Amino acid sequence: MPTNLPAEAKAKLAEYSSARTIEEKVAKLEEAIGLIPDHKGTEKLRRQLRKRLADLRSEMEERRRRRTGGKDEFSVEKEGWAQIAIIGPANSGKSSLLNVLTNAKSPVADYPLSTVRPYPGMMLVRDAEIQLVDLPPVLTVDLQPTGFTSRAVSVARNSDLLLIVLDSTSDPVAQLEVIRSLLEDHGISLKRPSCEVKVQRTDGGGIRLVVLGRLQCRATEVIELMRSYGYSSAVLKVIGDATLDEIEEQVIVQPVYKRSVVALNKSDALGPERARDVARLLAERSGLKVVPTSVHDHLSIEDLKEALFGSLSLIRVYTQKDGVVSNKPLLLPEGSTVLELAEMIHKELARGFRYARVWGRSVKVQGQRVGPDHSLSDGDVVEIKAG
Ligand SMILES: Nc1nc2c(ncn2[C@@H]2O[C@H](COP(=O)(O)OP(=O)(O)O)[C@@H](O)[C@H]2O)c(=O)[nH]1
Ligand SMILES: [Mg+2]
Repeated sequence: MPTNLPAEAKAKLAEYSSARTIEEKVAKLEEAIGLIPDHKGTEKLRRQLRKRLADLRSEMEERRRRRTGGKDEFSVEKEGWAQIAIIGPANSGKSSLLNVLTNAKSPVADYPLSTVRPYPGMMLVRDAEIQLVDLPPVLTVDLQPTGFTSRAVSVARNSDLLLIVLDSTSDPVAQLEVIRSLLEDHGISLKRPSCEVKVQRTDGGGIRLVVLGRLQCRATEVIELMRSYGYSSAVLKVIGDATLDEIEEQVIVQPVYKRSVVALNKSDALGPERARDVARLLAERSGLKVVPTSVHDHLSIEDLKEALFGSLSLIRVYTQKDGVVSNKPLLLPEGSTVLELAEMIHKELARGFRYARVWGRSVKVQGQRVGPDHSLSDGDVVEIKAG
């Protein structure tokens, strides 16, 4: 992250970061890019900002189309408990995987660029419906961007989890590296950030720093950094461990972290042992969960389903009413409480909450009576008493 930007570029970037509408963001970002000098030290930042601008522009166009009642071929309505975006290079088997994971019939072909629009399907895993969205390739077979890259990345950005599909028969290590850096350029990080930074402009009071974690620099340096970006009054919240460079990146590029699972597909072509070795190598290098898959191997598809479900960090809770347990679960984020469950069912139920009885792993005694703050576990059965 270059720190030596001219003051006017920094000020414009700050205006872009705090812009509220997409139109304003586009305008400010265009101006900011024009103010950043063209040299080696600013290369990465300029690339990231140009990609961000392209993404914002295509999002703006899509919104406009929607507003004017036109058909937006690239928007996918969320259905089910979560949405997983399938991304990868051309011909890696994205559509084939969608079809075996769900009831969808996305066109499969042995030539690249056979998928030209998003294609949704519903995956049933552990009684829960999870939506998968097959996307046109973000890279060609030669790992170059395609005409779909920006729009596919936009869908990925709005999803809950990424399924990255690699073709194990043609240098999967390079594929993953190019995808990682492509996503980074588009402001999506596959690595959980060591810190989270939130900036809120205020009407006065100077720059206030709230640190929930550890700063790897002096507080005065952070305040100086914010001033150099033209902030005079703001609350800056830093959560986790943060260096000055990381704070600057978060303030300007605002990368979003996306959880992901990697499918090392066509593993039948490698054979089980080699596939396992390559998967291990990929996992070590990337820090991501990697599952060898083949559309011809049912067990590997089950493994992938489990990995996807696990990475969503959701728990299934079954409600009970008058002694009858529902046959379909409700899904909640891990760590959710009984009160949050009640809120999900109905606001009235949460308002009148008295107590709940719980059966399952979150209680010591089955049928135990619990209060609103009790944390639930996967598979729990809950009967809420309200009145
Ligand atoms: N051997 C093998 N071939 C596969 C597998 N998955 C997909 N394919 C083939 O790879 C080609 C591209 O598949 P497709 O699903 O259209 O890829 P996409 O472009 O990523 O959507 C087709 O010829 C598929 O039959 C797999 O697991 N093993
Ligand atoms: Mg396809």
